[in-house]
Amino acid sequence: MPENGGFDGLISRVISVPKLGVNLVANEGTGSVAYDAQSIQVLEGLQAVRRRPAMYIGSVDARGLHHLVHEVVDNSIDEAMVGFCKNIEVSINADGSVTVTDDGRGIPVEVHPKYGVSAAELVMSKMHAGGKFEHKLYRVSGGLHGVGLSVVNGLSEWLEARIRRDGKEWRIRFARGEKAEELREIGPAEGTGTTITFKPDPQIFETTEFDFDLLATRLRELAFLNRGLRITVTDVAHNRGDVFQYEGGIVQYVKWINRAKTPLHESPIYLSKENDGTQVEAALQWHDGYAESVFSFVNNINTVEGGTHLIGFKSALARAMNSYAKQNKWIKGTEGLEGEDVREGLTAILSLKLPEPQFEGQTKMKLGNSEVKGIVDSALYEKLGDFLLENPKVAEIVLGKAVLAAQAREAARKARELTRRKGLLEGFGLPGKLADCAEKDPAKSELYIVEGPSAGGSAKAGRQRQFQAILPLRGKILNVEKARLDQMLGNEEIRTLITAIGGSVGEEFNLQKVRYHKVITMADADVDGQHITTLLLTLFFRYMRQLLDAGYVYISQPPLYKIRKGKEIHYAYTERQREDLAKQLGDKGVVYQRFKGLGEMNAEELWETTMDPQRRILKQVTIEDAAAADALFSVLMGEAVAPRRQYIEEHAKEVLNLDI
Ligand code: 0RA
Repeated sequence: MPENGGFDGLISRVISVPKLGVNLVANEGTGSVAYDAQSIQVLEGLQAVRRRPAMYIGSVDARGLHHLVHEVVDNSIDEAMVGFCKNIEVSINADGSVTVTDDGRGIPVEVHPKYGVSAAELVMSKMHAGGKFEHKLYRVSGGLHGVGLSVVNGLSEWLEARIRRDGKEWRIRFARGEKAEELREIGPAEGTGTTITFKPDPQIFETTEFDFDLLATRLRELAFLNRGLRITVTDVAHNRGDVFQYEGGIVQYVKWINRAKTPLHESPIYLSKENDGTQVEAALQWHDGYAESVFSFVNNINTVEGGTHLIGFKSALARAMNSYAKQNKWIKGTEGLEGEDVREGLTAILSLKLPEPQFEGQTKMKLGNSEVKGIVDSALYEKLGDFLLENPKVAEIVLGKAVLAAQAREAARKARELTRRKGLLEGFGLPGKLADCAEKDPAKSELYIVEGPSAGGSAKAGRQRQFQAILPLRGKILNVEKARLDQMLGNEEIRTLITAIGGSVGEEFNLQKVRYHKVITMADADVDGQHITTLLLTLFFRYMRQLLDAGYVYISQPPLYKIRKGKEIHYAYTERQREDLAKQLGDKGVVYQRFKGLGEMNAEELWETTMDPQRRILKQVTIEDAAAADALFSVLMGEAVAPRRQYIEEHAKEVLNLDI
């Protein structure tokens, strides 16, 4: 477990919690590296990449490692986007290398007239060797994507490319970015395509172990976004695999996200229009819940910060719904449905294919092209208007929902005003249950949300009151997955939480007002504890999303065992650790104490194991894939039983592993 030093204490690097399916990534300096790939100098050598890898791939932890695979896959996706590639196979091999195979045209093997080397060698060994050999119509340059195969090559212990073209197979090999074998013909070939195998360099990466679930999540997303494309993923060592292929594209994506929700109409509404090489696609389906789940993509990149296309989408949706409602006298001339009314309980995917995207914002995941707003707005306004006219039954259902939402918005506004007047959400009335810290600087303050009054008592007694605040919870909080904002605010336990954190909720959430930059859940290491943690994460995800995006949410990990030998005391946080300690200590005079819950620990034990920044283990929660997380929270917390049962069955093994 790497140490973060000082106040930060121990943060585990990448922890994939299968029961949540949310990838927990500690992002010590890795989170939002807004590095502009364009500013990389042309033909810069690969030694620069090896010297400063984080500049190119964001980090050298698990996130950066997985980025290598995405970089390679993106090249095959580019081939698919222009219609030349139908199959992509990704394999995590037994030796720790990864192979990506596609059936595209194959990287050109001819000698480049200017550089005197083959295009294949060029794209593998030179930064931004696009130019004449550029095969991308839809440039992917958002975020950290688009840095190129050469970066992967530079950061690999070895890399091999095999190319099938004109009935022949070609091969070239590299070691740490240096050419190890010339490109040469190695035999005949059927069909065309490219196969790239690389082994990440352990001299560069902190970890070189790939996480199947992390890769599969992104590959599934790519399959949804590229209708018909078949993507297989195999983990040889763990004997796992999956095939993703969706003839319904984003329509199926929306259905998948809604699988544990109750849709109000059978099939998602599909809208699409193409103009001058710009493709606009949207799929929409309303359900009986209240959350808004709109995800937007440009050239397969998740534009998490939105942008002009999303503004156009929202505008078209509100205009089309309002004009239909007015024409059919659903609403009177003067009043209108607001954007949030028509988006209540909406799950939608907006996907654009755009030749010259301009990505902006902190993470380069916000679309900036100003002309796109109008293009999307007018295309979708027209198509949605047509749809509503042609499908009056669906129109009636979704507009009925929007009108109810508008009424509820009024009610919620009144409820909020009431609570605000009472000072409940403003901070001057901090809840009595909160044992606040002395520190006033949020960056140095921590809030522990503790399950149960007895653990709450120990936590209060054991804490460092200077910077640690304690909020004990009375049992389980309200499941916000099934509640509307006004119901939620009517719940005292939830109000207490909101007030303690200080940034309000929903549309009004303000990260600047958050009182702690570490909001830490502390629950028993059992099924009930997991449930409480998930309830809290659902609240944060649905109503305080920025808290998660800022990396302020952590899950503390209490120990499972206290192990004594004479005066020596050890704690084991996993079954594996207990086994290791057992071996190390031998069995003479070793006494094991199994903690059934936090309540069994006294103040000193709780401090030593779970609260002391020098010794505790915190998992930082970040949402790697919002659409998958959205679906998962509905699966875990929603009404539908079947998807939850299926999920638990599929993940039973991993849950067991974590739970023993
Ligand atoms: C440059 C030009 C052409 C294809 C590619 C690159 C290409 C690169 C990769 C990387 C992985 N898979 C790939 N597939 C294709 C077009 C060549 C032509 O016009 O035949």
